[in-house]
Amino acid sequence: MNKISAAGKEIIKLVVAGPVNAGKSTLIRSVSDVPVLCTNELATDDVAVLKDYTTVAMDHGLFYPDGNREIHLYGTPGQRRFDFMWDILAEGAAGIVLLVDGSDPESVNELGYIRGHFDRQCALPVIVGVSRHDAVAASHTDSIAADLGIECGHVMAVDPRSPDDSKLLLLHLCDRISKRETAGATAA
Ligand SMILES: Nc1nc2c(ncn2[C@@H]2O[C@H](COP(=O)(O)OP(=O)(O)O)[C@@H](O)[C@H]2O)c(=O)[nH]1
Ligand SMILES: [Mg+2]
Repeated sequence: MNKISAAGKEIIKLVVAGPVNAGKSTLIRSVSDVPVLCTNELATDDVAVLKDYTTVAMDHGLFYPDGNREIHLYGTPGQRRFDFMWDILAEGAAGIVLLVDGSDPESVNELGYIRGHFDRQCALPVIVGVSRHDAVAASHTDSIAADLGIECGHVMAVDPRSPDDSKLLLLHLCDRISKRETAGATAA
């Protein structure tokens, strides 16, 4: 059961995880209704090949999809050496958005590792967003789903720079979460 805010809204905490450069920080900036907190530092290791600055602790944003819910978004650093932050940020989360750069086989491979990490720590509902889908065949989402052993319907193409795309992905995960809660309540 999610918490209720002082304003009477349901608080849904989601973690946005995935390899470096998948678009995590971009997605949170695209949807947040408040200024985003970000912890970017100059990349000094192999990440510098991909981009100048990288998330070292977390990104935080808030998205109000309607009058009843507030979605708290916590973006993780992509690098394994910061994996202690993955566990800290997943505490109390209702679900996990896994983003992957669909045009980069290394990113897809690393997503398998990251997913395994979260599966071992917490069995939460997951949705996978495949970014840079403009650069790859649409059927690629199906092969990523097969690789990860995730239902095709839970792996979606997304452009994290697009608020509409990003919101659709988040709301799809929220649907999964509420269906699971309803099923749990019925079974109890
Ligand atoms: N062309 C394109 N660029 C993207 C896409 N997703 C992310 N980017 C770009 O990739 C870069 C890295 O994104 P960032 O959010 O920092 O990735 P993070 O490391 O996962 O937080 C940024 O310049 C984004 O604008 C996409 O779907 N298409
Ligand atoms: Mg980032």
